[in-house]
Amino acid sequence: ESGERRGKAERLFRLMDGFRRNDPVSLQKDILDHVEFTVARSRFNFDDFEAYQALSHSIRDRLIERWHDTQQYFKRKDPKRLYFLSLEFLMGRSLSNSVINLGIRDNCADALNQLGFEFEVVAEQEGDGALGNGGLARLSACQMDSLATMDFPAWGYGLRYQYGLFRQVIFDGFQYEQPDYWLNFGNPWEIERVHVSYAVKFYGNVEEELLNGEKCKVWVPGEMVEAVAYDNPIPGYGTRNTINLRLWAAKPSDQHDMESFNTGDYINAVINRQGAETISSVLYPDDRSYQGKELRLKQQYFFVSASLQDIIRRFKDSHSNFDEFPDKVALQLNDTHPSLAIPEVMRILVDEEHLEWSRAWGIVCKLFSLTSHTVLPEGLEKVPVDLLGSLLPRHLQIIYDINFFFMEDLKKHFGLDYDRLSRMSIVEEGAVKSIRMANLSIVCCHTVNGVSRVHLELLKTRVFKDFYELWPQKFQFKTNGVTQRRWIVVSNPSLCSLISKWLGTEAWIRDVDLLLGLREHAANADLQQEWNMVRRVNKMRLAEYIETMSGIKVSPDAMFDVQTKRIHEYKRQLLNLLGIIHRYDCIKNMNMNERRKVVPRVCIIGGKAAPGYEIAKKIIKLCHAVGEKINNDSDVGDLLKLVFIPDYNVSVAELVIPGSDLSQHISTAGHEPSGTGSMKFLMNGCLLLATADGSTIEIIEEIGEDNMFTFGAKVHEVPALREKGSALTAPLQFARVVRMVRDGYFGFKDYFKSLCDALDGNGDFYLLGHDFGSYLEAQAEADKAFVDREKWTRMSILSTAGSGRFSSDRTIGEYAEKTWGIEPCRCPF
Ligand code: KOT
Repeated sequence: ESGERRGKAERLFRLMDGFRRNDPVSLQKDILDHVEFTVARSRFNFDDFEAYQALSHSIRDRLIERWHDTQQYFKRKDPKRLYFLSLEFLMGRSLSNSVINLGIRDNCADALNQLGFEFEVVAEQEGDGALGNGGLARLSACQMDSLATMDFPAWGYGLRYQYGLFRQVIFDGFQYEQPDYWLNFGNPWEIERVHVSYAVKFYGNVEEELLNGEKCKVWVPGEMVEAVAYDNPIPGYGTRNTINLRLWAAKPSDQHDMESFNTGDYINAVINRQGAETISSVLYPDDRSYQGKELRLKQQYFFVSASLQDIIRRFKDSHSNFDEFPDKVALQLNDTHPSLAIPEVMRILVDEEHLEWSRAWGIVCKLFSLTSHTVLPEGLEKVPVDLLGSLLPRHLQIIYDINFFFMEDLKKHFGLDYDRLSRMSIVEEGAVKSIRMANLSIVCCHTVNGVSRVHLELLKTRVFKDFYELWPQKFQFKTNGVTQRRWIVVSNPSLCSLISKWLGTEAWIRDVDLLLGLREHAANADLQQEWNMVRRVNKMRLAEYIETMSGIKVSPDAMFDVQTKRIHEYKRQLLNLLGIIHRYDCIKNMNMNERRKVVPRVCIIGGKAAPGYEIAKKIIKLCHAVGEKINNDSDVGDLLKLVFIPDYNVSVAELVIPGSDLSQHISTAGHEPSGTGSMKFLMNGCLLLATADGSTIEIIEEIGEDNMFTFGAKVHEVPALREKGSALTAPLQFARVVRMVRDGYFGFKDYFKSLCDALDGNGDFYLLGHDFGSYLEAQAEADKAFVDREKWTRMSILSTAGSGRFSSDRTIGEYAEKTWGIEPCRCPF
């Protein structure tokens, strides 16, 4: 009967020639329709925000249509699918990205125009989707775009936080955090699936039951929470394929606590139900430090359990033998945050599907792959056994069992080397007995990927050394990449047109290696002139933004020198600030003649500090204190400005990056696993000033040392330098600028004391003193290059030309072939 119904629908559909048409008139009609019936405003009277809502709903309709077609096609073809599990996705805005990927941006702009609206203004009404902290989360978003564009049968799974990453407000130079209640104005980009929901269990205990004469374990939970699916369609570019990002929201379950209803305390029973929703209420804002909080663990299991129930239900729709599971499913763990998926799959296979342990284990070992985004042992998640055992009693047992078999294997392999056994054990004994999530993941994953070549080296020789010796073939790297759709086409449309004009094709938007074709034109005077014009307009736009945000007027003739990223000691925003103080000090001591030779600079810093990260917060305050002094010094004028851009996020990045001349990626070598901001700047023709760390090492190889400014200690030199202490190697100027801060030249003497103390002699862990000299030299090189306009422009064009290797399309292609074993599955138009 349903087949017959579908046949009728298909015939009707052909008559209608598609549900939604994309010519400007049809778009306009849809927009007005949504103004009237969705937004419920009069079609004769609506504002920019309402226009945004109506246009978004019109686009949403088109996304849904493609989503259906794609998913039905996947279902019919039944290819192996990838499920990308991540606790964080930093999507930013969706409107511009969607209309560009659908290929209807210009038609939308026309449609709006005739209604008296401007596309850019309307698009700016949208707030950011900020369900993530930084690099790791934005990487997930870029990778989703590439998965869709490259037609891979993939889905993302995550959590639908009600509060995304906090909003940063600056008051008196200090950071304050405000809640990001991003769903306040509705979210047209998600589809609520009230019927796609699963019960997730917590607490309780494990009982033994007899089934067909065999003992088996049954987990009797103490609490149940319902997970409801919210689907976020992800359209590919130049394809009909539209994949899905399914985010889970927590809702009270009807089975939650029938008990308390039965006792007659109706009002309190209802109020208690609301507690369930806290699980998906807020994103943890610390990137890196692991804190062992129960709510965080609950979030992890909640999203893992719901996702796996969903994945297994889909598998069972058309398969009955679990041995085929790894032929149809690849599960990707974005760092160890979703690693509870491992014991969860074991639990389902053994306790619910009644597979033998060893058979289940064989299946699990073919399913999972891990990407690590850490270098430091402190960054590794360790869950206290007490916490895990109370929240997920059966999972703890399973982890112990996995560890038991692993330890037995190790003994066979290495003999009774107890040091090694205890280092490699999944269970850490000690004051707080804990589960090492990284060890659990490495034992169970068939592949562990690093995010750059040097990062893999560090994993192999440091944190995961023992595991590398045991399983060298498991360890690989896939250098990160970013999507050129978001970071050129959406954020820098005029550069996009210019590139297409000179390459004679738009094909680079899907085939990014074509950017190399710009190399042969790098010295062409016409291209150079047009290039500079585009960049100039972007700088003027940024200058305007700076003035509205901070009241500081900056000249687009100056070099815009930018460092935007999360604030961390290892990223060394402090090194940048000390360099700025040094520049200021030099200018102050110059005579008129010398001042005329100074290259004017606008130094721009932006980024959030984790709320509990004191030192990072002091660095933000120092930036404001130094800026206050410099920007109001009439001696200095336009030669030097320092501005802090508040609340740096994806949409602010889209404005800042195209308007920058120079960007800084200056982490202490061996600390930045990859770094992806650098790639976005590179694509936009911004020159890099960088240490040889993470991905910049590979960027140097790709574009050549003479097309960027490099400095600083190398990865292999760092341990010895640390040992020696930088008291001897730090130049005199370093001591001088630190002294200025220490002596209260910028005020807040007591408050900044600890920042200065950390830089003294042997305490300078991040080697600011050691690198300061070569940092200043690299900065001087940049000044010199900037006044040679021809040279600078050539370097800028060569940066864009060489950025193709850092596209997430390349990264995803490598993952698909080498790690996931999936192939494109392209839905016909
Ligand atoms: C957060 C918590 C635990 C472990 C790692 C992280 C983490 C790492 N968060 N963001 N990162 C960054 O990830 C990016 C994508 O791989 C890298 O480019 C960057 O270097 C990491 O710092």
